[in-house]
Amino acid sequence: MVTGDLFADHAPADDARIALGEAAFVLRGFALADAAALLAAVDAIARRAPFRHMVTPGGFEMSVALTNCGPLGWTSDRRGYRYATQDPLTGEPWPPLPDVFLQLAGHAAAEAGFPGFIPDACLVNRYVPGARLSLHQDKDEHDYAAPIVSVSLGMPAVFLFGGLRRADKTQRIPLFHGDVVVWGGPDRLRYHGVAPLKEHPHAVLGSQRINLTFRKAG
Ligand code: MD3
Ligand code: FE
Repeated sequence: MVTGDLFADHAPADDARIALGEAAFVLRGFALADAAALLAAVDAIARRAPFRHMVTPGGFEMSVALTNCGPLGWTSDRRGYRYATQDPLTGEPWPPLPDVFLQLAGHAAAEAGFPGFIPDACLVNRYVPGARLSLHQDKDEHDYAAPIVSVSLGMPAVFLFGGLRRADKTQRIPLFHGDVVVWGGPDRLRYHGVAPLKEHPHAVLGSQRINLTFRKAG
């Protein structure tokens, strides 16, 4: 990276593929060219499956708002976490995965060494200033051999990347509008989270961050 300006609207376009682990890579700016199409698709998804604050099994309301698209969607309530074919809010199937989502996820995964990635779930997370995601593992998916691909849009965030145990020390990685991260193999079950979002309004999205996470859940 040439500069480290957290206040920039996106990372410097230096084509970098930064290794975070053995099989975890940040692809700086990989989604920049598709950002407008991705955001238009998010708007269309949210009209059918609105963003909502889910409740954890422990009874806490998540500060991040979320929705889903694809055959499976991640949900949480007092009974637990699970993937479901229908949106519990509307009783309807989740909106389909837009083509631009599938293409981008497949290309990014291939770039990081995971060819042939076809996700069946996309979580769409929306952060406003103060929203955070505490350290967790993603283990509600059946197939840990498939990678996870994440796309960051809007305000920058500090991604926390830990180890296989909750107490392991965490790296702090700033993620900007247009960045894509791919996690697989031995890094797939590492603890991770997002630090409380700071207010640095983005030119396109204002005071929000949208994160898309593509998974093979079923
Ligand atoms: C690292 N989302 O939705 S990127 C999540 O920015 C989630 O909204 C964050 O963690 C966000 O579960 C972080 C996605 C991510 C997803 C799975 C991972 C990072 C991961 C699995 C292993 C290591
Ligand atoms: Fe996660």
